[in-house]
Formats: sequence, C-alpha cells, structure tokens
Amino acid sequence: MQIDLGPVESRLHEAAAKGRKQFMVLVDPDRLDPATLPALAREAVEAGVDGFLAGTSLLLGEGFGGVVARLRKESGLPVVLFPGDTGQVVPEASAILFLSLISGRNPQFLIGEQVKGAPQVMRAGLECLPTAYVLVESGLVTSAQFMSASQPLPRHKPEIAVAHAMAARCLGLRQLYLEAGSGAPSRVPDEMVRAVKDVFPWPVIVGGGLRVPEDGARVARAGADVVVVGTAVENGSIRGGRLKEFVSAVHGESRHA
Ligand code: 1GP
Repeated sequence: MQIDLGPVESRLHEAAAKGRKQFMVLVDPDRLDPATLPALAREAVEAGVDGFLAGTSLLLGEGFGGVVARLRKESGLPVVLFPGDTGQVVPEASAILFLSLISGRNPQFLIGEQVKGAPQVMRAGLECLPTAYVLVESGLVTSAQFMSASQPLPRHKPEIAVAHAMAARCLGLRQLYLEAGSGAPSRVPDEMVRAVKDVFPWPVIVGGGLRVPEDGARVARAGADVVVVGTAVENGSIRGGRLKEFVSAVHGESRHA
C-alpha cells in the first residue's frame, strides 16, 4: 500500500524537498488575548507567514477549539496542533503534529499520551503528521522539560542528536522537531541542526529562543526547513514590519531565493 500524505504534510515535504524555507508562528492559547487575534492573523498574512502552530505545555483556559477556528478563518492559513497532551486535540485544526518525545525516556510522552490521543485524532478526522519531538538543553528548565519530566539532549553533543534523528527515521517518523523550549535563553546550536539535517531526509522543524531575524536566518541556513517563533511574536517584539523582516530572513535562505 502506498503512503498518501495529507495536504498539510504534502506541502511541508514538497517545500522541504525544493529547499523552500517555511516560517510558522506558535500561538499559545493561554497567552493570546482573543481581541488581538484578527490583527495577528492580518499581520501574519501580510508578512508572508506560512502557517500557525497552536498548543502549549499546560492548557489552563477554555475555548481552545474556538481560537483555532478563528485563527484559520481570519488568516486563511493552516493551523496545526502542537499539543502538550491529549486535552489539546480539537477538530477545528487543519492537522496535528502527532508527537513522540523521543529525547526523553518517560513512557507517558513516548507512547502513553499517543494511545490516549489517537482515537480522538481519528474521530476528529484530523490529518496526522508523525513527528519526533526532540528537546535540547537550553540553559533553563523549560515548561516542556518540566511538564514532560524528561531530560533534554545535551546541547554540545550533536552526535547524540544524530543518533536520535536516525532512530526517528528508522521508526518512520516523517517530521523532526528540534526544540530548545519556549522562551529558551539559547536556541538549538547550528552545528546540531546541521548534523541532524544530514541524516534526516524529511522536514526538520526548529524552534525555541529565536528572537531576531538573524536567528531565523541562521537556523534555516544550518538546515531547518521550518522555523518556529512563539514568544517574540507574543510579547510584541516581532510584530508588524519586524515580523515581515523575520519571515523574509527565513525565506531568504531558500535554495533559489
Ligand atoms: C516552543 O519552539 C517553540 O515550542 C517556540 O519557542 O516561544 O521561544 O519562540 P519560543
């Protein structure tokens, strides 16, 4: 049987295969003021953002599905779930990053949440993007690290990241997310991104601690196919023209840009 990728994953793979860099904004539903959602959607479209991720390590508020639906409607862009747990599976999304936290050794996030979440995903008819989630030490205990009760990979050991990327490939996980953690003081080292991209043939997503356009350009140049920013958009330091600058810096690293 041939594997048919869904529309969101196909676009991601096609862009990565052509060397076309993507930029996505991570929306944390607990931190987004719903009144600012239309402006964010408009700015994202004007800046050339390729899509949104939506999710958080610990969901406190209500109405997540509504936020996802509005973001899709206002922007016309794909909104992909990036869930911290099974409580964040909502049918309003375009697709879901179906994550396994392969950097950790906590069975709950390697397979436990997935077994609980898969029936929800299938019932909702969500497109599912099997994704290796790899936390990388960033100099701070991030929410993802704390909530998953798992150790991140040591940041100066690219060879360990490479072995994890090989394992992800052998397991058939078709995306790999290299994550320093939201608000991380240091991003994933370029050397690690490069080393992982060398052995992982499908889209590599990189996020955590990216603050200025040059950060985005550097990780894209090192091999990230998709660059993700959350905090800097949320806190307003990358909005409007600055968001456009950031997106252009990432897109500018495309193969034939
Ligand atoms: C976190 O990679 C994302 O999951 C984004 O991180 O909030 O630091 O941009 P920031």
